Amino acid sequence: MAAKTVELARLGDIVVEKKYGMTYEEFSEKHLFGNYPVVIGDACKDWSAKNKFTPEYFKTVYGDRKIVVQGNNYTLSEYIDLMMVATEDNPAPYPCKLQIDRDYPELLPDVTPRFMYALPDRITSKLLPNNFLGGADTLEIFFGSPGGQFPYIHYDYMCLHAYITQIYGQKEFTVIPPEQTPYVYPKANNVWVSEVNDVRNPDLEKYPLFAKATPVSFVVGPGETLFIPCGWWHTARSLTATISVALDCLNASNWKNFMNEVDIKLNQRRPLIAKAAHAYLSALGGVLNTSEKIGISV
Ligand SMILES: O=C(O)CCC(=O)C(=O)O
Ligand SMILES: [Fe+2]
Repeated sequence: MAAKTVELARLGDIVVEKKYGMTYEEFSEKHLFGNYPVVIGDACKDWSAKNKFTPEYFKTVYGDRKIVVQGNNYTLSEYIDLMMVATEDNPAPYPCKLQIDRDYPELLPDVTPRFMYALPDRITSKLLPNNFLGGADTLEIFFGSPGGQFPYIHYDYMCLHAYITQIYGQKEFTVIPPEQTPYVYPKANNVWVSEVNDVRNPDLEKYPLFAKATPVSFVVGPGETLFIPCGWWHTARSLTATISVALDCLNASNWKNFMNEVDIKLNQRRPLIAKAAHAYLSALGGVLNTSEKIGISV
């Protein structure tokens, strides 16, 4: 049992809890392999980002970096000014994302160590060709303003697990379980994106089955990490100015789901390659299971 557990939201069968002092065993059984979301109250306790990543810090150190948000060009300084004065009724465009690995590698130590709950991770395995990840960005910083809402309901690309750590300000998340996929209207050629784009004000005439879905909302605050397991539909909305760090994870617990996404993607265009890829990933899954058991990274 986690040392301390707080209930954040309950709707029907769905209960979202915040846990402190959770053992890896509990996380693995109930959440990672149980495929069930949880807010981890203390996953990032060793990150220097916790105190360092403030709007002032990014404005001072990276203010002149050029960014693009929803098709508009800004400097980071301009965006941060906007995000600090924006209101719920007049939000700054969202999401504003920085890719740590590619553009801000010097910030990696601030989000290190990778917390144990997001291990083992196969995304960086030398045996997994990058193409299989379909260009997914797997370590990003998000900036947002009050009212800034993620533009669509989705599950994470390629069925990766997501860990979103709130560093600054408060964000409301809404999750919908994978079993409710029939009510969510996945896009025909982007099965991980819902056609229903506003979870708070869905167009029920156009999407009547969505009325049967039970979206559950709760707030995540500074120092807290939301684990969104693969296949769970979700979206987010900032309640204040926010800075979050999002990372993805792939391991034995979502390997089958990941393979299924690769199948869907390749079968649409290249069925023969899809077969070969399936065979390769099947074998690789076995190799990685073994290497993780004996603690060797390949
Ligand atoms: O923090 C957010 O706005 C949600 C981000 C998200 O779900 C994603 O990038 O996949
Ligand atoms: Fe996501």
